[in-house]
Amino acid sequence: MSLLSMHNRYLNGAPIPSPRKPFRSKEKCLILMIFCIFILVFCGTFLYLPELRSSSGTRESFSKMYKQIQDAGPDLLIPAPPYAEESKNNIKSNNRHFNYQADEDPHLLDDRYKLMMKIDEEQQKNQKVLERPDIALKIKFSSPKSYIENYIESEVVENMIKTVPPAKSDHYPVTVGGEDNDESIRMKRLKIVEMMRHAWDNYVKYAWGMNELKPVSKKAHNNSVFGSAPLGATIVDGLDTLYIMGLHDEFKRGREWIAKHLNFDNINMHLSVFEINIRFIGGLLSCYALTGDTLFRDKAELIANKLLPAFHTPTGIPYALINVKTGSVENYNWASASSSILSEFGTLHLEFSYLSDITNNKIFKEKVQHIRKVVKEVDKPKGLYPNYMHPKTGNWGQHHISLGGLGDSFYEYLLKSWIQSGRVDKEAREMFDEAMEAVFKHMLQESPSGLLYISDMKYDKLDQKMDALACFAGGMFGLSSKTLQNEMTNKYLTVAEGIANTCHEAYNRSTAKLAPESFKFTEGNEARAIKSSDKYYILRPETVETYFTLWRLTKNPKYRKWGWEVVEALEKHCRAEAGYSGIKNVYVPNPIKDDVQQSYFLAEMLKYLYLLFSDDSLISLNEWVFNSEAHPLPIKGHNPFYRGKH
Ligand code: DMJ
Repeated sequence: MSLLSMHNRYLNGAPIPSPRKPFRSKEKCLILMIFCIFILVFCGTFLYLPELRSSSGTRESFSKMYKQIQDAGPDLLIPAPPYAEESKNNIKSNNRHFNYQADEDPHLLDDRYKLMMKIDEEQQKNQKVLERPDIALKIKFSSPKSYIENYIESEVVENMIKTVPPAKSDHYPVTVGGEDNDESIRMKRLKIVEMMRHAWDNYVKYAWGMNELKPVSKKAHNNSVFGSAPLGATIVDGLDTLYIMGLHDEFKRGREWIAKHLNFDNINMHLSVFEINIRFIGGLLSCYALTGDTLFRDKAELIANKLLPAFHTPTGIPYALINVKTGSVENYNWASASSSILSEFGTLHLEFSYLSDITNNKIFKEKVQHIRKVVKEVDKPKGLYPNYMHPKTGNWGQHHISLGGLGDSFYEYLLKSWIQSGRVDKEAREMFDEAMEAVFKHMLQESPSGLLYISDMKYDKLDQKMDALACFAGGMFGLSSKTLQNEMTNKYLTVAEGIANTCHEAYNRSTAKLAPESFKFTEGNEARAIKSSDKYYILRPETVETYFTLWRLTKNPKYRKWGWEVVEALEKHCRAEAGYSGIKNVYVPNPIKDDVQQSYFLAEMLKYLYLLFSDDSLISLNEWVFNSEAHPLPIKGHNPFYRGKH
């Protein structure tokens, strides 16, 4: 029953209010009570709010409060931006300085990103519903102090941190910051940071110190290439991405773990020489170059020393696997004639050369120079390099040739060794050009509908397929085209863009908009997997690597567009409650997740995406060369962060 009862009347079946009658005593009582409560709340505000209790008087307090509301401005509507000007966590990079709210909830970042995208969308449609708030998205650069100087000042550091300063220069590389001028691109980049935090924070929460995370079952993944040994693969692999993204607190946490726990002393199991090199040694060397912190250099050297027994073979070609505790070595039993694998022993050169230069320990460079000599001198069928070579005899195994799995990064490292040496290592570039001439002659194909691809070859027979892994080649050919003028320059660029297009088709022709592990080029079935065992997607980054490299080299906006399509597909199909997962079939609308967050997702995918939506100055291709796991290494003579003993 209503307290203020009325005699209801109805018009056409609907109630209409009665004319007002004078208050009765019950009603008067109620009005008095409400009035008293109002007075109480008003006085309480004056007595208990600290701002209004200040000694400086009520008028001043009011104006202070008004000022604070004014300052809060857009934050009343939208949470503070991550790069807010006066945030409490200051990040200082080598010669630059910016502020970042490292403890900001990633969901807020995501919400803000969604709101900004909505505003953009409305503005594009000319439906100006919401004003874009003028929030500070620009990073402020100022202090010339080094990152590590700041690190020492701001932390209680138990062990002294030693740093090697960069060479004297009038220009220092941009390693943090580097925002694009276009605000919508900056928003996209913020989204990538949010993805990194989703991947990293959940790894910290559910699998810290272990190798990888199972993002669906929320526990450690123990069946990775590193097995169950607690080697912190995700920490070491993801650390330079955290640094470049300016995730300062997360970086420090990873650094502390490495300082205290990363050693291979009691690992009584066989580890892959190649994987340890590209992910661990490469990751540590990159962090050393970026920061000058000798911890990273020394750990890299320690680990590389543990791999050396694998090179004690009659040819100097290392075995694929080593037990770092016992020193026992072996090859994969599935490899042809138990050979070593080209893409593995051929993907050591960048890290081992750099390690020798910064430690003054020649041994590492000697090992890879020796491998170079062996593969240079051996007879090559049709000028091509087969995927297998036996470490005892130096003979090739089966004549299978590929720019995908088992071959890929051997070619990448020929080109990049030349780049890394400041173009001094001419032998590497010559070997690269010769090998690619043979590849173009024998393996470059065009599908019936005109898609360019590089098929695999088994003896003289072409296998009309391409691995998702081979999609890195678009970036590699782009780099080879733009770094040297020779008779192959134009061809390199055509092939680079053709491969990028074909790989984009492989993504686009799937239901999930993610490429299968391997795809065919047969009539009516181009750039699609046929066998169900090829239909999975395990967060492979190679296509995005190509988009990033070609964006930097050609400035064609389609590469950013295609990169963003990958972000959308990842969010739709791979994002799990606690991280990112691969999927088992790219051709179904609701694919099942494989429950593995690969460490290279943080090392490669998110770094390349972040850089794709950054200014070219950030990790410039004139100063850095990426190892096969996307860890940037400095170019000798062109980058003062080389920090080597020249
Ligand atoms: C990475 O670990 C490296 O890029 C490697 O060279 C091959 N590909 C995987 C990711 O797909």
